[in-house]
Amino acid sequence: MSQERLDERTETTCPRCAVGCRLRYDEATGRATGVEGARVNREGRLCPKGIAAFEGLDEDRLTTPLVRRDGDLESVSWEEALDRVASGIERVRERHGPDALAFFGAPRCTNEENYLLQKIARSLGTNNADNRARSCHDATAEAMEARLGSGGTTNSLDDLAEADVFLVAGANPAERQPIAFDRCVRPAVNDGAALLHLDPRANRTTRLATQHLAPHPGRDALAVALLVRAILDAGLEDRAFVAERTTGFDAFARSMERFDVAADAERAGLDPAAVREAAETFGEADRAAVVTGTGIEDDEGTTPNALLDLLLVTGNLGKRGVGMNPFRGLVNEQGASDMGARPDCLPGEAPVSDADARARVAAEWGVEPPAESGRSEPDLVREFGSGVRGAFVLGENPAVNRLDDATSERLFADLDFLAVQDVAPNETTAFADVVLPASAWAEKEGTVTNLDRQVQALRPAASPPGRARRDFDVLADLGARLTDIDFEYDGPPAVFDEMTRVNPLYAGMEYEGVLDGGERWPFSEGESEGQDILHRKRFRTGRQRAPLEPIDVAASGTAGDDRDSGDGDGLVLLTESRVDEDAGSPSARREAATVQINPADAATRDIVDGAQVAVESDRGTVTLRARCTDAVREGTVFAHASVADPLVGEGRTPVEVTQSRLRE
Ligand SMILES: Nc1nc2c(c(=O)[nH]1)N[C@H]1C(S)=C(S)[C@@H](COP(=O)(O)OP(=O)(O)OC[C@H]3O[C@@H](n4cnc5c(=O)[nH]c(N)nc54)[C@H](O)[C@@H]3O)O[C@H]1N2
Ligand SMILES: Nc1nc2c(c(=O)[nH]1)N[C@H]1C(S)=C(S)[C@@H](COP(=O)(O)OP(=O)(O)OC[C@H]3O[C@@H](n4cnc5c(=O)[nH]c(N)nc54)[C@H](O)[C@@H]3O)O[C@H]1N2
Ligand code: SF4
Ligand SMILES: [Mo]
Repeated sequence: MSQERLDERTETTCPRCAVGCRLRYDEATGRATGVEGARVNREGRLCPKGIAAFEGLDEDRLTTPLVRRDGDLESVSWEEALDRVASGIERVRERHGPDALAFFGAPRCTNEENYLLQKIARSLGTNNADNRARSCHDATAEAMEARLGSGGTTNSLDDLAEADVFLVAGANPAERQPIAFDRCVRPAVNDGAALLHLDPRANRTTRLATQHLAPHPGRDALAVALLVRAILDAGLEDRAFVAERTTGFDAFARSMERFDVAADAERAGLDPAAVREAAETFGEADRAAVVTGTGIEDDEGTTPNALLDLLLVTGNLGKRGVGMNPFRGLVNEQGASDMGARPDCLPGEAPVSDADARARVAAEWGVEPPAESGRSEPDLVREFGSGVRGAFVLGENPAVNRLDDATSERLFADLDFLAVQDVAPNETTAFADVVLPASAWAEKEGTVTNLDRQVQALRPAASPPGRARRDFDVLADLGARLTDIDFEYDGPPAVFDEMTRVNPLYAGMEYEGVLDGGERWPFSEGESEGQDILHRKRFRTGRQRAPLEPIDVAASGTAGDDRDSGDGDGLVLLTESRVDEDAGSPSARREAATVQINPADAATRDIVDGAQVAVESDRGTVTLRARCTDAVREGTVFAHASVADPLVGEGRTPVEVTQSRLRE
């Protein structure tokens, strides 16, 4: 970004991940510098991603509205572009009904922008509003909503630092959420807390681990079931908590008799003694906390549910230093869902089927949202050209997905109408009928919600380039064109106020308070009561007790399938969850060209370290250099998402790895 456009004095929130560090532009270095005294990065620290936050802001920007004519995108006036969006959406709605529309976005946009997006969708008569960052942690959030009444992290980074044990499952927070990790996990472990890492692959987080449990991919639920069984065997359950705060213990305990640590550990890929050791560490701790990531998301919620059982049995909910803490990914992943950019809920985790919640919204909007849940983003994309005829995409790139290229291209090409509002051209704009040039984070005003439910402000430190406009203003204009209801707002604070009236989690919050450092939801609980730590006396379901539920290992997708779980001769591919942000540096690119394979698996395939190998799935083949390493457990291989994407479909990907004929 050209430096003269940036204002040094403006404090804003880092856009690079969900930790929510506060920063400002530093003219002397041209980089970001942390804000001391901030809620998360108190000492003013930033990670390397955050320090580079202002870099690239000027690159490749869309600076003019574009409309497709005779196959080409042409520059037009804002009036014409917005008219075209309104008429495109209106036509689909008239011909095919509101549920033939899809609204996607936007975990990188503000709460106010997400609120407007879903308000447009719902006032047009559809709940087909979703954001794709939900795929990163939603199985976990769904399990938490069902059993605890909220998908939010149960605890705050502050009190998590008091844990005696951390169980990190399918995540790499040391690298992915570094400032959060350094704020609570690292100091606690340096002070003697235990860190159990449940992951088929060693990563940077494993370096600090006191014990690494590397299960077969897809066998996490079994691994957790065995931990619970060993805890029950050793009598380490928290009887008082079980009696006061849970239901169904007897049936649960009986159901656990199906599991046998000695007999089943190997099936999970683990050593029985290691399971017992980890169970003892977890069960004996006063405070044990779970941190989860994308690695346990592939199995319909079985692993997150098993982890909730583990926490409930050991009494690790509703106090400091404990709980179920999904460390979210994108800057406003939490907020997008909080604002109702999801098909099943209105703002504030309120199911669309809840008549009171619909009435609350109707009182504010003058229109009642539909009572039937909409469809998820992946489902909607699969219906492009059939059930879905028109789509509006705000700050997402759904054309990059896990469908094979030909299918994906056909689906996007089959839409009657596609509008994309983005800061830069991407794979999705290539299919768009209208492209609206948007503002980037450093150019906007509004609020975002971080991974521990802290609501903080974005402040504009620059203006958008060329004729690009702020996302907020564009959405308000579109709402006014598309609906009969009020979309006249005197800026983001006015939308924030309206949102707090329909969103029970944010009720009572004031924009001033957000500007003044930040506020946390559920706001009305009060700071000393239930804001930092959820479920203290009651769960968010409103009940004092949460159910213990038998762990259905068979339901965990791949558990019965030996090939998929890396038990048999086949291998299962592991990838990182993200493609772009890190692939840029030379070291990341070198890493990207390798496939990590366990030395034992390499030996049976005559593969030597450094050899060129073909990695083949049922979707395609990529050629990579083998790196033989114990960092991946037997039965699995690992490749960076940027090279592995052509191999990956839905769920886990079995692959075969063979010596490539082309030897170096
Ligand atoms: N530097 C950087 N940081 C980022 C991002 C970025 O692009 N760059 N992206 C952000 C985003 S959007 C997200 S969603 C988060 C992601 O945050 P994480 O989920 O922590 O990220 P990953 O590195 O993908 O870690 C997933 C881990 O799950 C493991 N895994 C895979 N399969 C299984 C399994 O079956 N069982 C278990 N137990 N583990 C398994 C993998 O080996 C890997 O170690 O990171 C955020 N932070
Ligand atoms: N195949 C495959 N699929 C994946 C992943 C993968 O690695 N491979 N990763 C998964 C994960 S973890 C995630 S979080 C999702 C992420 O999926 P997406 O959110 O679709 O991520 P990006 O591809 O980075 O696209 C983000 C787009 O938003 C635009 N943008 C950024 N800021 C703004 C803004 O303020 N306003 C507007 N209007 N636009 C903005 C960017 O220019 C970019 O085009 O994808 C998931 N799906
Ligand atoms: S940890 Fe996340 S929010 Fe904090 S500086 Fe790094 S990228 Fe930004
Ligand atoms: Mo993500």
